[in-house]
Amino acid sequence: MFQNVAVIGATGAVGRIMRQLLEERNFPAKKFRFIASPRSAGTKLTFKNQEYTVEALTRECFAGSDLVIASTPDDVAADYLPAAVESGAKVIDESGYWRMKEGVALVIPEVNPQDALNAKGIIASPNCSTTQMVMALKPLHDAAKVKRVIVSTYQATSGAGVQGTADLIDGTKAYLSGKDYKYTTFKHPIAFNCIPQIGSEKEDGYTSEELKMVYETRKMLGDESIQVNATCVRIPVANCHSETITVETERPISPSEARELFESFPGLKVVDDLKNGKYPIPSECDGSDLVFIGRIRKDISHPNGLSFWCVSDNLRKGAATNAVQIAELLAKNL
Ligand code: A2P
Ligand code: 11C
Repeated sequence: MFQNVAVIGATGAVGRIMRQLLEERNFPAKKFRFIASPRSAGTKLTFKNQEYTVEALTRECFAGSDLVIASTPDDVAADYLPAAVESGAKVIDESGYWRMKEGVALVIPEVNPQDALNAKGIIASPNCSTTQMVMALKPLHDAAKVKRVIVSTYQATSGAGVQGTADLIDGTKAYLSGKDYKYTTFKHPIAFNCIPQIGSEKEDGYTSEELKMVYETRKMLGDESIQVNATCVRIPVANCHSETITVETERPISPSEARELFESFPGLKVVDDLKNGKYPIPSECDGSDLVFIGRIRKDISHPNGLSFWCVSDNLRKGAATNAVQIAELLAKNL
């Protein structure tokens, strides 16, 4: 059992869910601490019916903690987490900063748990849009080796943090009442709109979010030959990312075989009954820790192709749940 768990970024969109999960899942630890920026230091929050005072993040604040779970902007994770590792704590990080660094484990417990157990330093949790896709790809890859993936995402505003969803709500209210609204998180209005850019511009016309889906997928599946072409789009949905995924495998996988593979993989749930209008939708997946799959069908443009639709709560399995599952895995193996 861990003795002293520090949650960094405890006041953020993911941090709030993290607190809920640690409480719901009765995560075994003697003591919890909640840490955020100096802006929140001194504010109160309730956890397991007890009041806690939020502490400010400093390089010294990790002393005494044996598990640190962090969900902060990348630059904060870059600056502070090395001090957490040096203090001797196990460190799980949700940010994008450490994931692809040499020697950093990048882990989805259902996919590559051993990498967490072998880790010497930071254990990173993948980007939310990558996590749900890799959960779906893993059973297909094990059965028939995935060669190529074409994915388009429909990503919720909560992926951009608390302020992303505030922009959606306030921007929508302003739009409906004919008022101006100054967006703080998005470069364009998100109300009644969609934005084909998530993250910053990177090479060959791709964005940082799209390249995360390429490189993180290869790292977790342990296969540098997998080709991924991603287009990431922000849509006016508050929570749950959706994805259309088309996979080419070394041998054909029929829709019925794919369904069986998905159904027997932990953490996946198939909802697929087009005739009766049943498929995963964000409003019904919100609050679940599962990754939902529907619209499973043959890719009629390729003999070894399979297409499907995938929805998951980006704040839960896409972030907080995955990190807590990593922590539970470490706790079981202490
Ligand atoms: P705070 O709420 O005090 O700003 P989100 O992704 O929802 O924006 O949340 C980001 C989380 O990271 C919040 O808990 C936020 O704390 C925290 N954070 C942001 N900047 C810093 C910083 N410079 N030092 C410590 N924590 C930070
Ligand atoms: C989004 N996927 O929806 C992003 C948020 O690398 O963890 C998470 C970024 C990351 O905007």
